[in-house]
Amino acid sequence: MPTSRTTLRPRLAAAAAGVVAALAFLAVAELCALVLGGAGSPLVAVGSAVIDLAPGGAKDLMVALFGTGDKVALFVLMAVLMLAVSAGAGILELRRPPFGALVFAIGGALSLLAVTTRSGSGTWDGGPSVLGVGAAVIVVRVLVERLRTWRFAAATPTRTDGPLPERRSFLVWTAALGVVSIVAGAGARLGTAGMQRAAAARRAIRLPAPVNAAPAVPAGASLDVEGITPYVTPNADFYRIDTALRVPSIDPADWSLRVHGAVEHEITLSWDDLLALPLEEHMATLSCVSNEVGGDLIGNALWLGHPIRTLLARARPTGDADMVLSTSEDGFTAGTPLDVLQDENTNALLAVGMNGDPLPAEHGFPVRMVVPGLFGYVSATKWVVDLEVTRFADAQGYWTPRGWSARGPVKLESRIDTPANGTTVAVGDRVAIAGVAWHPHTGVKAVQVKVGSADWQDAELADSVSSDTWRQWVLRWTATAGTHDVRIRAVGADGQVQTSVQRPPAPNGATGWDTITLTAR
Ligand SMILES: Nc1nc2c(c(=O)[nH]1)N[C@H]1C(S)=C(S)[C@@H](COP(=O)(O)O)O[C@H]1N2
Ligand SMILES: [Mo]
Repeated sequence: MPTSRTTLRPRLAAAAAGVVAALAFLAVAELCALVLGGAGSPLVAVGSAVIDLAPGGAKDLMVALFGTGDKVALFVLMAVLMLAVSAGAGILELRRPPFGALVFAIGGALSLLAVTTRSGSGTWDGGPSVLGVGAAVIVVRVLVERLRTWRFAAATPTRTDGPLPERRSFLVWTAALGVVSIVAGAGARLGTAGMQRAAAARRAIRLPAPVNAAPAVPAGASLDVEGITPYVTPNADFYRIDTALRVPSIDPADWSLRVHGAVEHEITLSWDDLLALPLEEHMATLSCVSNEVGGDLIGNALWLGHPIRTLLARARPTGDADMVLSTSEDGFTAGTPLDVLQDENTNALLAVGMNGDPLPAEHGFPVRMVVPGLFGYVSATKWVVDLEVTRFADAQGYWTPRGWSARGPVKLESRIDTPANGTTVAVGDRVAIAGVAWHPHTGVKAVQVKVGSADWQDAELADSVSSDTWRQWVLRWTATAGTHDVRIRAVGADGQVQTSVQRPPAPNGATGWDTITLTAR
């Protein structure tokens, strides 16, 4: 009878299962909160709720006992309480299933209540609590089931000699889930804290004034047409494309940029160094090589930054270097022609501001590149931390080995914003057919519209602000009976006419005329 197996302590094992379930709750909830941008962490919400609900006397006592450490003490108290309750729930699940799991469900409901009643809570903030409690219930049920199997095996007389795989299975699962939960939960918590630190730093930033304050956008840059894309894209509406599963969160205090490679002088810039340099403002239209004809992966913003050419002039590229490989904090790379970056007439910026604000986190905070005339994938590295002067023969940007061209100048393109494809109007209506056209760094001098089999007509153009930005256009058309294909083409400032040849985005940008169908009856 007295073998090691019969001395197992089922209560202790069940308590351990309960504690691991609680750790799984925290880990899943914190991971989920991290994905949601830091919102909905049960730890924070429950702590705040406890503080709010605690009677004044209890608060005074905490402060008297722990002074300014009162918040830490609160978290420790909460943790001890949570461990005790979850250990108890584990034991309860062993003796009277599913009441142990029910304890977790109640805990999850309380957490959900705390999270969703916080001021300013959003729709998704309950997610971490719900997923977390789901994980806890599964973990406690699975582990306790294993524990039961092990006890049953241990109590079977014919099986009392030799190692019990059931025992091993329980211990391994409990230990593994515990360790994974602690590592994942702590990692997620640190990630969220880092994100919030970077966000706080961003809010505190006052960007210096540019040395060349950009003139206000002239009224003539915007046509009075309903449904047309605004000339300046608000930051919140700006398209976002990147390979980052999670937006990097960088505290500017920790940021630096290294300029190195084929240069005479290596440079390392800190955030303060960069802000102390003369900053310029330039309007530029940024677009993605993946944009289909008629697509919306394009935006126009006022960028504030330091000219990259000035930095390069200080670094002094050597030999036959012809490319700058920029690398982001999360390892994305872009290969940009060195001559474009050095060109006096190309306002390639190491940008810190977008439409008057520090860069939004998802658009590269604290620092990104913007190069008018080049697609984003070869030039617009967000969260940039490294510039290596090198050669196209020696280095490749992220997308080049994945089927995209090493060089990516933006093509002459145009888009119909309104009316929507398939719209039906009344015969005789005045219909504003309108949109935007662009050929960054070259400019657009005309947009032409062809309705059905009629001749090409010149659209009215909004004022050009800079050759680096798109231009609005409109054709006011009097609807004639029938169903008409409406196609458009732009003419570049250099006289080039937009090609009708239809090409897909890969390898270097889609081409073809944007076309819609309009019916009038
Ligand atoms: N770090 C990083 N920078 C990046 C990318 C990326 O995946 N990672 N994508 C590039 C691409 S393909 C484009 S089109 C632009 C998009 O910039 P936006 O998201 O600010 O519009 O960023 C570029 N910079
Ligand atoms: Mo892109």
